[in-house]
Amino acid sequence: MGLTIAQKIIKNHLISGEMKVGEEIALRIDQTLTQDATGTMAYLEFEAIGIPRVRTELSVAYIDHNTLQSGFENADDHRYIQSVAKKFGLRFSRPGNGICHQVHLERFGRPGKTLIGSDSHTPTGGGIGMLAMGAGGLDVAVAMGGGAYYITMPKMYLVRLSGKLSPWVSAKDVSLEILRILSVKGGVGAIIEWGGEGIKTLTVPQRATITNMGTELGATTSIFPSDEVTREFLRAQGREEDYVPLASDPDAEYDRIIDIDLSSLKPLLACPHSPDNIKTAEELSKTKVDQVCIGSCTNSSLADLLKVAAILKGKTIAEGVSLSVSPGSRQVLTMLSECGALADILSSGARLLECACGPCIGMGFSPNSAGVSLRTFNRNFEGRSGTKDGQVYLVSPEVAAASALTGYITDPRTLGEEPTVILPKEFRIDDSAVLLPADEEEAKNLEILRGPNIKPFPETRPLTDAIEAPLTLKVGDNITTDHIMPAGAKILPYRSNIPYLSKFCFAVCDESFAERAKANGASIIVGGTNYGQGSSREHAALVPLYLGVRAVVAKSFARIHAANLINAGIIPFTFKNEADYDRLTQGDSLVIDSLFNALKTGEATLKNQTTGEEIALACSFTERQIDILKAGGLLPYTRG
Ligand code: MIC
Ligand code: SF4
Repeated sequence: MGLTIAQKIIKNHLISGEMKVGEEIALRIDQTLTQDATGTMAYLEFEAIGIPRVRTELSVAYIDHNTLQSGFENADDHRYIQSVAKKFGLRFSRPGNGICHQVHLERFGRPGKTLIGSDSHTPTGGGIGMLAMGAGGLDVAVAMGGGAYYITMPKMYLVRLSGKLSPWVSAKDVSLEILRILSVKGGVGAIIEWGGEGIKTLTVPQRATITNMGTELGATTSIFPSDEVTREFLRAQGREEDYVPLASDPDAEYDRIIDIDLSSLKPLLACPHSPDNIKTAEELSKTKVDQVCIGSCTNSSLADLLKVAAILKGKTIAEGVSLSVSPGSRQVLTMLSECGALADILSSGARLLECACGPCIGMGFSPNSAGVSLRTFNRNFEGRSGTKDGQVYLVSPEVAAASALTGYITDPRTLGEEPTVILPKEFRIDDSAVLLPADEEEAKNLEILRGPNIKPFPETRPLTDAIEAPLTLKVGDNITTDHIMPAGAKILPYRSNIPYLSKFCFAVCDESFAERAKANGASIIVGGTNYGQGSSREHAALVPLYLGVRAVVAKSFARIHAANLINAGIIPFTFKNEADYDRLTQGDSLVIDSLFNALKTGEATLKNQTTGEEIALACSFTERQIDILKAGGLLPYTRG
């Protein structure tokens, strides 16, 4: 039987396990990336593991999430990461150099390689045929030390594209269409490969937009073949030597095939508060817009911003609209300014923000109360923008620019002829903002620079045979890591300070949770389907660990979060019978005993002491995961 693209890369990197769907496999990791918001914790963990030098082919530490430096905390964290990178053998991408995924695609990603990143949108690298996955910081730390990355062998889905995008319809609309078809949990347990004749019409930035947003499907990753389009992009980035062709075998088998005719697509939007809540721009054309934000790792390439500039050229944005543009990288910004497109953007009335995540992670530019904000980003979870009642719609750069001009949600097809944008034959190469590590000899004498904001890793404890704890919080379906551990300008500076962060745990759902959990000492959380979707932030597991959460019982879990819970020594259980979810009430007193046996058999009983009822739970762990849970998490397990 032939192999899919992902299966070929997996086969080349397989350390142990069988390539059978549902089996745990261990992969050799060629490259890693971190960003600052998850990076401090990942490097503290790397230090705790005690390996003097990274053992990957390439590891890059980016600073892109929190660049505001509104106090010493942030600057200290940046300085810590910079000193760690120099000492341990990583490249350091300075603040302002751009968003990790955009810069990595431009300068470092290579077809056929494996990449894990402590950020859920690492699959952006799938746009050039990498097997690129998001992971918790601790998994990235282990991979940096030369350890394997463990995943469950995914199913393979193929999205077969035919036709060609119509004018004013772009890659973002392809992402929104697949979200409409599959929903935010439709990709869980699968790798999504993009194929068919239609892919030849898509450039690398367009492909990267699509693989980036595959994260919102819950997919393990998404990937395009590496073909002449890839070679052209790498050549323009001055690194054609990194090109290798990569395609699925003609007789490769897929678990599911979805056909999309690109020519049938229309400009789409994801409505509040979920990326799969899809409508057409046409349908919503009476909606007044307060704010438009263009940027993020989904849509901030040079091609995207040249298009925006061409739409805005010679025009002025509507009086009621505030428009921000954050280029994805210094390369993008420099090239925009050199060709004059930046002037077109600025003269329209746009506000230029730094080459960073910015508003996407609530770092400024929050909408006004109940404000309608159109964003070219990938997530519109409630409260993520920093304004609790903000109404965030996810859109393409074309819909964003058109709506900024009219002040209403606008189908850009009403603007007449679409301006054409041609990608340059050569990008401007300047890697001076990526600092190189010290050589091994020099590194030995280098000091790591720490600040007072960096607090120790939360205390772990080996597993005991029973958990007796109250149900401190019961939540519904699709709870995101933004609910569990919110980000934003007020909290993000404290990513290396778990005790401080803990005050905000679940604040979006219940402001009194943190205090209640802490007071109880031990607790159990109950959730619905797809619990922990969204970001890779391991803080959504480390903070609950700090607050005494011992187990989460849910209908189902998102992949990265389930791994993060195990890494933190918190047991993720599922209901054997989903209807039992209704038999539990917040405040119930619960017991799960005979845990050691339960981990082995995969069956546990939850006794509800308040009602006297018993509920059957399921868990399915590998020997390795059981050992991690017994040790109290991946860190004590790795240290032995
Ligand atoms: C996000 O988009 O939610 C983030 C912020 O990039 C996160 C990482 C983090 O929380 O630091 C992600 O996607 O993993
Ligand atoms: Fe940054 Fe937003 Fe991309 Fe996360 S989704 S990496 S916050 S730009």
